[in-house]
Amino acid sequence: MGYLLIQLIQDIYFPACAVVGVTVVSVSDELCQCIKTDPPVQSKPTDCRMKNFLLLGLVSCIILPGLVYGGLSGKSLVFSTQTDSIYVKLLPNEFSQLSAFTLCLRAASEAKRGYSLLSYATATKDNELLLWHNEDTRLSLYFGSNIYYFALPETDALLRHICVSWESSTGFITFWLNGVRSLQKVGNSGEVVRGGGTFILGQEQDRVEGKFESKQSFVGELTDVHLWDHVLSANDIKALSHGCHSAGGNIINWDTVLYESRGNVNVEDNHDCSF
Ligand SMILES: [Ca+2]
Repeated sequence: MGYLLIQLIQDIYFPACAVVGVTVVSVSDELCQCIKTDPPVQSKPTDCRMKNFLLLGLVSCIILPGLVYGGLSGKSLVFSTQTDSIYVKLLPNEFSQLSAFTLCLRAASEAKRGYSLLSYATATKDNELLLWHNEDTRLSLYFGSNIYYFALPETDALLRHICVSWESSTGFITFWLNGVRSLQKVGNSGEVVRGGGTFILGQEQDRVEGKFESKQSFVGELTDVHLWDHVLSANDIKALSHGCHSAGGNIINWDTVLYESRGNVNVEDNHDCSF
């Protein structure tokens, strides 16, 4: 019955909504969900966001594993247990390659072991980009075949705003913690970050979307993940670290990004921008 209702709604309002194998049922600024169908229902190219408001009274948020959702404004992902199966895959705006980037997120974890904060794997490099918390509390940027360590204060239960930026022309790699800049290191100059890979939160990839280890999983709260294809200014990063009213990333924008979840990922309101 539910399926038929969804089909009916789609046929009426979204005769053309589909991402390969996945059919959007409802997408709004706040409520977004897609229902995977097998076999995929008819897919016709159009803007899935059309007429979203018409569905709000009919379909409420359905959080189902493996489906595509959209937009995490005001939301946090809460990973409460150490597993090798629970994660969120972010679906970024497509890019062929990056010759610079700024990656920002907010995170809190009481784990003292090593774990992934964000894992980006491509077919050729499982650590194309990996933001990694070391058991000695350092943060590392794994970048292709290289690792850059930064000694930073110990992570704890308090959410902290972490950014890392890099640009190919100079090779400068810079961390920012709560709006305060680290020293700069130099690496991967002249190289690029390859596109076409997979962004995973909650697990560390040793191949694209696979070979996870529970002891490397993230346990804690993650939010406000953004990725830009350029280096943000110091003022921009300081403003971002204060939160709530800054522009999002042009490759990954937490407020609008499409994502898939695997396992019981808790998506919770964080009310961090409620005044
Ligand atoms: Ca890896």
